[in-house]
Amino acid sequence: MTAPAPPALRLVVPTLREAHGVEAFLAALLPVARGLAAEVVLVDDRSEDGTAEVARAAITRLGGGDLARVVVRAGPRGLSASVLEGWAGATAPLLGVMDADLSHPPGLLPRLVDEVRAGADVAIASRYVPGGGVEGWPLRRRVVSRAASLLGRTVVDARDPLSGFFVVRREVIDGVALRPRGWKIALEVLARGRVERVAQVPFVFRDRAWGRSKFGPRAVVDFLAHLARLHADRLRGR
Ligand SMILES: Nc1nc2c(ncn2[C@@H]2O[C@H](COP(=O)(O)OP(=O)(O)OP(=O)(O)O)[C@@H](O)[C@H]2O)c(=O)[nH]1
Ligand SMILES: [Mg+2]
Repeated sequence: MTAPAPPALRLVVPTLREAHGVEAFLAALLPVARGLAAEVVLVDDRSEDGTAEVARAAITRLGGGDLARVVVRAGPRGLSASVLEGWAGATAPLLGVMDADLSHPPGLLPRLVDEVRAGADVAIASRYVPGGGVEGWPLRRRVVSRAASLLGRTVVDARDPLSGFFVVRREVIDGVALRPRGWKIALEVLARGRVERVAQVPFVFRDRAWGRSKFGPRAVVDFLAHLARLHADRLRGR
C-alpha cells in the first residue's frame, strides 16, 4: 500500500458552542476539503454544549475520518490562540482558517487556494471589495465592522483585514512570532508575516444561522488594544 499523500492545506476551524449547526457545516465543508486534499482541524475551546462530541460523530457519519479531526483545547479560551494551536506543526504548504457557523461559504475555499497557488502570499475572503458584502447584520454591527476595518487599514494594506476566512502560504509566518490578541488573527498575519502580495476575493458574509452571537464590547476593546500594540511595535521597528 502506498502512503497517503501529504495534505495540501491545513484548514483550522475554531469552534465555541456550535453543537447545533456543526454537522450541517461539516456536510458542506468535507466534500470541498476532500477535493482540495485538505486536512481539517476543528479546534474547540471546551464548549459546554457538546460541540466536540457532535462534530466527531458527524465526521464519522460523513465518512471524513481520514481528513478531519477535532482537538479540544486546555487553558484560557481564545479565538486567535485556537487558530495558532491548530496550525502548529502543520506540514502542508498552505494554512487556512474559517468560521464554523456557515457565515463563510466552503465553496469559496478552492478560489482562495488557487489565488495563493497563483502567487499571492495571502488570499482573503473579503466583504469589502466590489462584489462582497454582509447579509443579516443590524446597522450597529455593520458600522462597527466598517470602522474597525478602516482602522485596521492603518497597519495593513487590505480592505477587510479583519476577515476570519483566508488562506496563507505557510512560509509567510514560519518562524514569525505572532502575538494576536482576541479575535483578529488576519490582522496579525498581515502585519507581521512576510506578506508582499494579498489577493482579495469578494464574498457575502451571512449572519450566523444558529446560536447566539458572541460579539460584544469585549471584542471591540480587544481589537483596539491589538491595533495599538501593532502601531507601537511598528514605531519601535519590531
Ligand atoms: N476555539 C474558539 N473558537 C471560537 C471562540 N470564539 C468564537 N469562536 C469560533 O470562531 C468562529 C467565529 O466566531 P463567531 O462567534 O462566529 O464570530 P462572528 O462571526 O464575528 O460573530 P457571531 O457569528 O455574531 O457570533 C466561530 O466558528 C466560533 O465558533 C473561542 O474563544 N475559541
Ligand atoms: Mg460568526
